Amino acid sequence: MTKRLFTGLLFSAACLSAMAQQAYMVDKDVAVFYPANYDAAAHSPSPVFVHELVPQGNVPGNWKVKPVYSKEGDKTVVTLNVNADDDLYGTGEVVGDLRRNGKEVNFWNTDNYGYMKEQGKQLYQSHPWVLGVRKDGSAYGIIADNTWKSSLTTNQQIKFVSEGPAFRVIVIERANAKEVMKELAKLSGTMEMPPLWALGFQQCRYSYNPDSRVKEIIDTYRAKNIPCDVVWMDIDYMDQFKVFTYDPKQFPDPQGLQDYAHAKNFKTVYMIDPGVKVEDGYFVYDQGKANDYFVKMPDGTNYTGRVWPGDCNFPDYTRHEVRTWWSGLTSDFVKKGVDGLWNDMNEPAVFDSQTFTMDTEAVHWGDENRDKGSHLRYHNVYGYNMIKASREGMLLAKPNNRPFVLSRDNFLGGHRYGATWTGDNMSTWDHFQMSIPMTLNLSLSGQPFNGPDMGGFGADADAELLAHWTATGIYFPFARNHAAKGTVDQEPWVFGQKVEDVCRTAIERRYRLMPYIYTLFQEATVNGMPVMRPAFMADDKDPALRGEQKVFMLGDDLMIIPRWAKADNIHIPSGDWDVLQLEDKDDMYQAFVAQRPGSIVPMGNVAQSTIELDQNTLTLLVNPAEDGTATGVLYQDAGDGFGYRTGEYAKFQLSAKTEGDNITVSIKQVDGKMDMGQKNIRIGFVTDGKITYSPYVQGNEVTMKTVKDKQMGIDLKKLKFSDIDPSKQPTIQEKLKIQVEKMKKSGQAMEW
Ligand code: MIG
Repeated sequence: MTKRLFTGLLFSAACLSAMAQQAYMVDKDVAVFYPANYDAAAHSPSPVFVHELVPQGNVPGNWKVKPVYSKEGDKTVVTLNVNADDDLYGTGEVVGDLRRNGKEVNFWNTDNYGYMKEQGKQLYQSHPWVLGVRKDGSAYGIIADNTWKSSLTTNQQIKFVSEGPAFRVIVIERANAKEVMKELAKLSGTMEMPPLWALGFQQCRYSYNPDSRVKEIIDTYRAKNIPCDVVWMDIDYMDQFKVFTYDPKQFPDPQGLQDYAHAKNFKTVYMIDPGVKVEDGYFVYDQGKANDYFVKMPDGTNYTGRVWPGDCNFPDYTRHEVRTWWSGLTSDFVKKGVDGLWNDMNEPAVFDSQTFTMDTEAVHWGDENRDKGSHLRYHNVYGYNMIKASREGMLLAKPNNRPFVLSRDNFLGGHRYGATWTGDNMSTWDHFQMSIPMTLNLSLSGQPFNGPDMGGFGADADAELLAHWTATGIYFPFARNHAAKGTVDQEPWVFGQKVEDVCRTAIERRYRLMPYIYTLFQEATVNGMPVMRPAFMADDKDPALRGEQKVFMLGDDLMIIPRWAKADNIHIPSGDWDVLQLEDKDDMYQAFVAQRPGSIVPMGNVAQSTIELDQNTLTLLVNPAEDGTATGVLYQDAGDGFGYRTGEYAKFQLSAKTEGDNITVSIKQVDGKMDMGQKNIRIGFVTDGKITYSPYVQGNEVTMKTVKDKQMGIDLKKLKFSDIDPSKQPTIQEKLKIQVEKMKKSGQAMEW
């Protein structure tokens, strides 16, 4: 049965009982609520769900969180009452605090340089989703299955107001927040395994051109022994910003450039925007015009808006033949020497428009699966449908490689097609600090693979900011340094030896932790658990952790405490966590990384790129629980390709036990048929003082003498934090003023 038929069936079921609202269970403790007169065709197919929701019985009478439908003028209103003391999270890509209580979000994806438009209430993506956590730790998730222009206010009353017809609401009830995230992933799918290289450190700038500059960046990384996996090509590689072209002078030989990068174990990612320059003779425009592939105005003409290339038309990605066309263009392009794709401006952003995007009455044609509809309905999934096509195109070109697509625009459920970054932030401490709750809330909205522009995009970065940002940012799922045109360079080496060394140490830590990080990504592909997690997930009964937004978790076993945090304004989970002494010398910038009692964290050695990682030489960091035991997991595979789908991977169980004065750690393959070869392992015994290492042993088991841990848990007062006071650093307004002056002097225009 096609999806559409199925929804039709549900629709008629809803109609049978006259005007009454219908509700069904669709999974254990998951309910769907339909409004009276539900117009399925105005909402389906849902971009959120991987399978159509199938009724499985009635909603119990004591169900707690229920939508109430009403109207405000033409608008559809849905309210849900929750407890005054519930803590709310998620709501997508948002500025402000981690706790989302008392906030307002507009679901209308917008190009928002510096997060300045609408006080940052509407950014590049929409996730009509709230995660609620009650005082007792039990939790719920609310999905508004609605792409139409809408808004959300969060309080004791959670309120969605939409400009479209009434929509269904799905409510998940679970014992805790983690279980809610897993159910969201069960309903909305998980991302597929990204290529290992995409987890490496990445360097970008607007723009590196010509290609000799790209080579210089690659060479500098290698000469300075700073690990890095990816170099990024921003719009200036194109011929007059025409998508799927190269500037013949500055980038005459893309395959040659990619070969150069590959020879040095770098990958390349190229930007593709949706806007197609209106220019007869330009092949993309000619094809789009000849086949009528562009978004229309109601009078039948193509919608035209100005972006980088000048006047542009915009592919109508609601149509499957247009997506197929775009996939073909992408595939041809990728074959020219491209490892990954970067889809920008796909809100879509339009310069000569009051609303910064298409007219709301622009028409998207739809296809056999979705009805024709206005931009009001399809705006928020413009990027979502674009990156679906991009991903397909990558697979067409390279069926044996895992696609990597980074998108600025997206929608709830779009984590299945691409990773994301949080758009045009600024090189300020405000935005640096805010990047933690932003990435956490996006992670709590089903998008595990995300992160900010490290070092900040707009305005000039400085030495202290870059050093601290890199020392914190390398624990984010997506770790890419990027800067805007007209700003100072901000590669790790530009601010002198000290900052370079700080950045190198930090980036080396990411590569050393890669076995653990890769394992977390694999977990996310299976059950949707975020890679980067809020501190409260370490103990969802501790009320002090609910608002913690400086300290965060990397998986369950590592807690990251930024060096610029202050002991008296952070909360950490209780228990015998130990700070890892990862280097001999402390530079006063590296974040404190603490390990959970009872855990084993697999760590490798430094490599300059993920290709060079030695998967078999491992340090098993052990912080035993009180009873002397510890456990952990390690996932390994080829790092690319799809062999893992047919069992070509190895999942290891790590376990430790203490007998008398000795601790024994073993590694045992428990799943997957891949033979990784012999392991060379040692124990890193973690105490609050230092890590004590055993010698390396070839095999699956290693024993050493235990070391006495002097201290129980972390005494924040004893940690040496940096002296820097983030609250005294220049604000965005101050930095912008300087930037505007600078641009005026140089005769450059500002970019927004
Ligand atoms: O109007 O391609 O967010 O990362 O460097 C700016 C140039 C367009 C916005 C992206 C940014 C990128 C820039 N783009």
